[in-house]
Amino acid sequence: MFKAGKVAIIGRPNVGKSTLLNVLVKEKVCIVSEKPETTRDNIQGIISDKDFQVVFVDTPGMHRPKNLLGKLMVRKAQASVTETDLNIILIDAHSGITKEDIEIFDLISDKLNFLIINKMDKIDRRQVLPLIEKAQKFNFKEIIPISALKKDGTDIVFKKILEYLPEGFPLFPEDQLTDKNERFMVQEIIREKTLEITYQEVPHSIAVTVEEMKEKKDRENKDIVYIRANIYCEKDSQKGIIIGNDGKMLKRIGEVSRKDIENFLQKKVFLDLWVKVYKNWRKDPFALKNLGY
Ligand SMILES: Nc1nc2c(ncn2[C@@H]2O[C@H](COP(=O)(O)OP(=O)(O)OP(=O)(O)O)[C@@H](O)[C@H]2O)c(=O)[nH]1
Ligand SMILES: [Mg+2]
Repeated sequence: MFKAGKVAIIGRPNVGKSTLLNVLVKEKVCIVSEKPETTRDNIQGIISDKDFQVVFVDTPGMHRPKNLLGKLMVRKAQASVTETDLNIILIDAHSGITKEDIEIFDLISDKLNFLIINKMDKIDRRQVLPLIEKAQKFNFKEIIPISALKKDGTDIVFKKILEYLPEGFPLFPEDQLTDKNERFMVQEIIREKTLEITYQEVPHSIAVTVEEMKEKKDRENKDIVYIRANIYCEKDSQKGIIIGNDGKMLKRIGEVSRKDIENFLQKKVFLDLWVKVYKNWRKDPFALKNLGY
């Protein structure tokens, strides 16, 4: 019997949804950062074997939106659960079950849901019992404490998911890893590195677009992929931060991004990065569309 189905991972920002998806599909599909509101799209990560295919859907963190981008993100997260076979609601063990978590529980209480308590490495084991007791008042099929970061308990999560997955046919070819294309993945890698390296108000105001991506020969006639990408921010001051003194910051962003992109494409890459200001893009429907949101 072949089992197949879709599983959305939802929860507040920064609880570890993208980290968990990457562990479950055993590949880096989604970007991760210590800054909240990193994921902006529903991103499918697919894992296939001879008798199952699970399509996980990573989603933007559910929060009270402060701008149009935030509204779109939350809308996407809410839409993700409409055609799933099972949902995982992720919470952070360290913050316990918050008011915002309960709002998310209520939103999909009519569906088949697991509660996964993540970041167990941050608390004392004994503190988890009261958390589980509190969680039992809600209608979860399974309640499982894990640490996605340490890959602790994640095998149990996968096994339980397979138990609940319906019989069915694969939705994707067996070697497909995600529903997103190479361009999207490259943009996300550059955004991840920019988030990692910049600080203050910069991270949230960043968007990345790949303007050009093509195979070329370098000076020594070796094959390379030429990629020209723009990093957008909202203010001149932010542009200054991203570029840095003598362009040092941008150079670092370029170097670490290139390494990851080469790893992902399994090809040598020439990365041509530009920083541009796009005033108030997060509030502007036209700009959002232009930037792919
Ligand atoms: N200590 C600890 N940190 C974790 C764990 N899982 C994830 N993190 C960290 O938590 C931060 C957020 O992780 P993400 O996977 O980006 O969280 P997310 O829920 O996808 O966040 P958004 O996309 O912003 O909603 C990162 O710094 C992760 O390394 C865990 O099990 N333990
Ligand atoms: Mg995420």
